[in-house]
Amino acid sequence: MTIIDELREGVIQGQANVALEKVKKALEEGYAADVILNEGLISAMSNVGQMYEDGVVFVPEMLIAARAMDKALQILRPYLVAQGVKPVGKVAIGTVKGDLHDIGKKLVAMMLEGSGFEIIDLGIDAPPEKFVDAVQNKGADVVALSALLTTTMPNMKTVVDALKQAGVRDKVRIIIGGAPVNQAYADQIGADGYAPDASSAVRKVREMLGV
Ligand code: B1M
Repeated sequence: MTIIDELREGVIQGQANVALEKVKKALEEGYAADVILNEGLISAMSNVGQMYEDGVVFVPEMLIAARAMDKALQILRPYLVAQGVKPVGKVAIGTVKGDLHDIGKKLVAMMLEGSGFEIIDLGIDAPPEKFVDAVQNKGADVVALSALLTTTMPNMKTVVDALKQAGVRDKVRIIIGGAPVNQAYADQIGADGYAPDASSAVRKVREMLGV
């Protein structure tokens, strides 16, 4: 078993301290940061995503694995920057205005980050202007909207409309998710796609950007 295999296993098992230690060891052994990212962290998270889709693990295990990945990534990030590794795309993600539910959005953000995307986290209760700003001024390729309440899901359409009004709708792909929404709603409000969970959100965003 190589140190990369051990790192992958640590993340899958959600052992943040093991993941941290293995990333440090892999760097000491001379592995390039992008190899550690792709063959260790990203590979582990796509494994976890698949296990979730297969019903082998559930949300808590996925969250714990994502946290382990996140901790390991904090060590790795400066090495990735130094190596000039470019993110595969930039995603601005937020829970829409009026909605304070954070957990699902965070999980989607972590899984995307674990898959090589740069994340602009706009937080919860995010007004449409924040999404417009992320596209206009921060180079977001994708706008990712989360809503958990039937009363806040209409605010997803408000974001789509605000992007149109700002003249940037064509520059960006829009994905929506959260318990009360579905593909039909995505079609209805003019979003580009819907994903039911974090792991399919990663697949959908990859598909949208062709990466
Ligand atoms: Co609230 N809440 N809550 N809540 N809460 C729900 C959503 C509710 C279904 C509970 C219920 O009544 N059975 C209900 C909504 C009913 C409805 O609208 N039809 C509800 C309500 C009513 C409320 C309040 C109005 C309660 C009140 O004050 N009277 C209030 C609203 C506050 C507000 O937002 N303005 C409220 C408050 C809260 C807490 C603050 C107490 C807390 C949130 C804490 C936090 O997030 N930091 C909370 C919680 C925890 C829940 C439940 C219990 C759990 C939500 C959660 O975190 N799930 C929830 C009931 C439930 O879902 N069983 C409930 C785990 C998470 C991993 O799943 O968020 O679904 P989820 O995310 C999934 C997918 O949906 C998807 O991927 C994620 C991972 O698989 N996904 C995306 C999510 N976003 C995505 C984006 C994507 C793609 C996929 O692409 C962009």
